[in-house]
Amino acid sequence: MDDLVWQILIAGFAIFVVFKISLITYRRRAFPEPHYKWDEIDTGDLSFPEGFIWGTATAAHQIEGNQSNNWTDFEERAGKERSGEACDHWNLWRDDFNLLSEIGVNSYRFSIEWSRLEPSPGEWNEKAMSTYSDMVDDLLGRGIRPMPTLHHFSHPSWWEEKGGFADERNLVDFLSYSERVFDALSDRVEVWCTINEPTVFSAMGYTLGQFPPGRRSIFLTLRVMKNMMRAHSMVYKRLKERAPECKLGIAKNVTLFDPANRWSPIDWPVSRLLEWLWNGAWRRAITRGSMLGSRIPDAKGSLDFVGLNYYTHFITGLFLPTSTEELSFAKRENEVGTEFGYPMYAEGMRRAIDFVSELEVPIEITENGVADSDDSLRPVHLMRHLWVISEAIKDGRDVISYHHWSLMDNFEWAEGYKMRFGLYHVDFETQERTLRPSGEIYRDVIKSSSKM
Ligand code: IFM
Repeated sequence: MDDLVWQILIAGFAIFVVFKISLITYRRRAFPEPHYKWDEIDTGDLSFPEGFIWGTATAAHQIEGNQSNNWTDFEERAGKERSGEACDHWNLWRDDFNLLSEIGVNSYRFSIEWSRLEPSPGEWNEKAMSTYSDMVDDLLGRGIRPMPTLHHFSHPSWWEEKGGFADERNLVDFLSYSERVFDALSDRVEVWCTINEPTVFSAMGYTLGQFPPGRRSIFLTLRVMKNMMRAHSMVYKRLKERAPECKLGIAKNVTLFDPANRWSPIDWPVSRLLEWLWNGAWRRAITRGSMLGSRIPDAKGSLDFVGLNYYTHFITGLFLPTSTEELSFAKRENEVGTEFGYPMYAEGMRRAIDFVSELEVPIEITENGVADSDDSLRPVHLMRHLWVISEAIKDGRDVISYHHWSLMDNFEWAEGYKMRFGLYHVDFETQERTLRPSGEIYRDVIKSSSKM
């Protein structure tokens, strides 16, 4: 029998066990899936505390252009759209930083491309490092806080060939790269994200096969999830030893899983299982130092802040997709679909904030945004999410920043260039950037909130 079939049978058994346990608590558990009456809400009624941090976010492989890494290999091997020149940001970064100033943000989340810095094992490209250092100086000169991410889905091909995060022995390479970057920039950079969206990376690369290395194995997925947590913990511990005043966190994609039919004895445990694997196991690692049956003691308390990436909720039932082609995003009757296919569900931002609040560290919203090429949905999407955040803060949640994904249209991984997430439209022929109406709205919100 095909390996995947075995894995699905084992997963089926696991679902059955969770189902049994779930039944016991079934009556006692609530089904929190609020839907607000948006027509009755004035989303312009925002109040953000003094000092609230406003930002945008990008990632190296998605904007810099002309990379040579695990992703470019995969684009070729899997016949995906090529990232190519992307936004040519490696050459145009000064102009792009003008765009940040134009919107008025005071924080910029970006990622460092490991494959540029260490194109082959132990060979360091100092010129590339000094470009990142110049970027940091330029941002600081504009009064913009640099927030680098050390791993945002891409890494050197040589590291992928060694097995990347699938092999625990490789984590030392990630640690030494991280130390190198930290040593070069931590005299000026205070806030760092270690890893972006570990669960997305694991699931897309090792279950659905839509990210490199294109594997389809549940066992490997779980191993990668644990190794990414180990990698984060190692980096956290080492970098804090070097500069205790720096703040380090993970950017965690909190996707919510809601049962298609909340009274179905199947949909409910399935959604609970997915929610546990996606969110719960990760949070437990941070609170308890153990993940999916493995002890990771250094994970416990390894966050100075939690980075929250929030996009949507998935409505789940018995049928679980085994590839992205099979992904069909269900929507509630009252929900609008985004171009990506999943629904706009701003209410979920509050649930995600409440979920990470239990970690008892400040919350930085490290990503939130929508693919919307004609900018017809983004204005509403932006305002609803900001309103939800503003209300959460009023209710005492410690949210200290908001970074919109993304500054400009860019290479959306397996989806290529058709998904446009930018506050700026990018003409990929001419590299011209144009502020969208939603970008103007964001600029105005930032401006008026600084007067509050
Ligand atoms: O573009 C991605 C980003 O790289 C990670 N978070 C989600 C974004 C939109 O899909």
